[in-house]
Amino acid sequence: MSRSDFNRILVTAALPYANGPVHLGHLAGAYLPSDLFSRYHRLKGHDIVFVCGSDELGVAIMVRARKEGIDPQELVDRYHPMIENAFSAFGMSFDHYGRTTSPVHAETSQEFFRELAGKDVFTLRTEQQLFDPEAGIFLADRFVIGTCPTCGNNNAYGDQCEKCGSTLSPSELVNPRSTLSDATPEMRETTHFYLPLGDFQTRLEEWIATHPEWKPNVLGQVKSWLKEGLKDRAITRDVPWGVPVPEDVAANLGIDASGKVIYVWFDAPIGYISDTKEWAAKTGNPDAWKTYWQQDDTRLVHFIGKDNIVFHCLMFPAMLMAHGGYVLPENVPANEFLNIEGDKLSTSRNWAVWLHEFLESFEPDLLRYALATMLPETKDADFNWNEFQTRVNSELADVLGNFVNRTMTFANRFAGGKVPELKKPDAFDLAVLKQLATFPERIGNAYDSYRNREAVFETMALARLGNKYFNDTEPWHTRKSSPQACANTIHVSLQICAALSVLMEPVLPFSAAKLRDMLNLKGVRSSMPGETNGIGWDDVVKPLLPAGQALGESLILFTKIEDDVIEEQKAKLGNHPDQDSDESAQESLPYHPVNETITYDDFAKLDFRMGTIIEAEALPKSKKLIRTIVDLGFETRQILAGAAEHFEPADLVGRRVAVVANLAPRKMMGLESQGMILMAEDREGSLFLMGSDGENGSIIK
Ligand code: B3M
Ligand code: ZN
Repeated sequence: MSRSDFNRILVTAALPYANGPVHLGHLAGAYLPSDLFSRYHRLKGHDIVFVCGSDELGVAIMVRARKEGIDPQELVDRYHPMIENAFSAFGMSFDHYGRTTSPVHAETSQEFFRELAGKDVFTLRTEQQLFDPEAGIFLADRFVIGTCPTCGNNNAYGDQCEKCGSTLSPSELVNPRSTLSDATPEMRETTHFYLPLGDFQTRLEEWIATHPEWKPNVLGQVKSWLKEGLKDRAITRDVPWGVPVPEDVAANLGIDASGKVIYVWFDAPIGYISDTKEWAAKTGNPDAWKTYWQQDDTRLVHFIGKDNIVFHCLMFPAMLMAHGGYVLPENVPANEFLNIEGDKLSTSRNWAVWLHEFLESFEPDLLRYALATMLPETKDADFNWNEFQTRVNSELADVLGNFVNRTMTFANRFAGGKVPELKKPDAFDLAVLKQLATFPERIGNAYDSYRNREAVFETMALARLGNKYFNDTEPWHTRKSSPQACANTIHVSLQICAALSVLMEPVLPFSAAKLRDMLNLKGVRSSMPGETNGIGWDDVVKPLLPAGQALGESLILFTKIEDDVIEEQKAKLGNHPDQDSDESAQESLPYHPVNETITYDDFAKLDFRMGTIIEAEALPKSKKLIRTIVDLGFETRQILAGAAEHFEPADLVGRRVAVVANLAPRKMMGLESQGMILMAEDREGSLFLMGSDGENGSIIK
């Protein structure tokens, strides 16, 4: 189905967990892109509904509430309004913003669950799981800590020791305890519902194959999941916070439903449906949600961050297929991650820019614009305050603001504050008007294809065109030499301003409205929900301002940001870290971007082996290299290690090491190195060997 065949659009933005405020990472992933898309389509006059809401269930909420010593309900009651207000101040134009603790949502999720159970979609599994007798809940591996049997670290997790790197299962921990209550967990038996995703593998593959146009980062992840083979996923949990498993469904299968809730990743995407229902009820047509979800001429688009891809591209579609009667997404334009000042965003280190704090210091449009130019659309991107300042000062103020300002000044001083008539335009005037008419489509196509950076760049290109035209026609000369030529320059420039006041509306909605007031341009359709009449996107191909119309009051659109204001913002980064955050409070290493993803096949080519260094000597001519002989069990190798600045050769003898055994031999300082010894580098640049037990020659995998 081509995009023009759809008759309505349903846009969803990932439901943020209501366990903290939103920050720039959230905005760059799902929210700004979905808002740009929705505002553009409203101006196009398309039938569109844009829903979102707070994700208020699930273990993340419970854990956070426990840490704060409050009820989960109290926690979400605090953060839900805070998130909703910040979104609204930022200009998020949702048709509805709901919450997953609403009764409509509980009912919708239960109905969905019941329908799938009725169709025999689920399987059941009984298993032993660790249970926290004090908190009264079953524990996921991450919620069990204890002493690592390998290195003695007291805070090893149930799935891994982060100190020595060994993979663990909770039962291997010495003195296991629950992170929730410190109690010693016990094994208990429990039965869970599973969604057998494998049963949907072929249908999902066939469906994904119809979308070769999806973003490569999204398709890459999806295909690698499919290649691995989809596994059953437990979709119920034994925790006291969530949508209860419907009792009738459980009873039919002979299971006790008490204490069982639906897994948050099963109910949360259903939240999109609940939100649409609540929206429909608000409009007075409660069945309207069905048109958007169940008629296949709906274009459904899920905006998300990259960590949510599998749920939106495989799990939720499988649920929708299983249910039947629902549309599947036309696209899932997930963004990559946004770093801050070159470093990975971290809420525990307060290495984040919080939306509500940003809005205390700046107008929302500045962030909308700057962030739109830096969106991580194809790869991780970086937000830094200096670039923010440059975008605002050299683009918004110097290009867009300046163009509007000089046009208004000339119109007020030399055209009596009115739109002058265009008389005998010369070829240049006409060429510029003709070029102007191409912008709605150029910008629009980019928005429609989820290329927001390009859309915003094209918008600014129109302002640049305006400035160039103004410069080249030199109205400060023609006002004396040829008053009509000057009037024509003002006329054409005002038409460009008017066009901008519509075309910049998706990214700069507040400034666009201000600009329309300055131009006294009435009747433009808002890009907020509800308005469908008036001047819209496609009307911009024609001049919008009639000659003779009086202009409004001239205002400054954008003020430049001083250096000290930027320094103040930078100083906030990394300060007052939030010790209670979900992430470990420990200062983590500086973040180095992770290399390009490799496939399992790439990995399988590498042959890592355990070995023991049996000889080591310094090389007199080299400051860096140590010559070692490593016993790999089946043979010994000469390996040159770049470790002389970190180890005495004698200290290396007898050390257990991991070796890349199939690296092509290389000559260094006239000696052949037959492999590589793996080492880790810490923040001070010191090197550590990666040793462990295991016979020499053991394959590491
Ligand atoms: N709340 C996870 C997240 O915020 C989750 C998204 C739900 S979308 C249905 O990353
Ligand atoms: Zn350990």
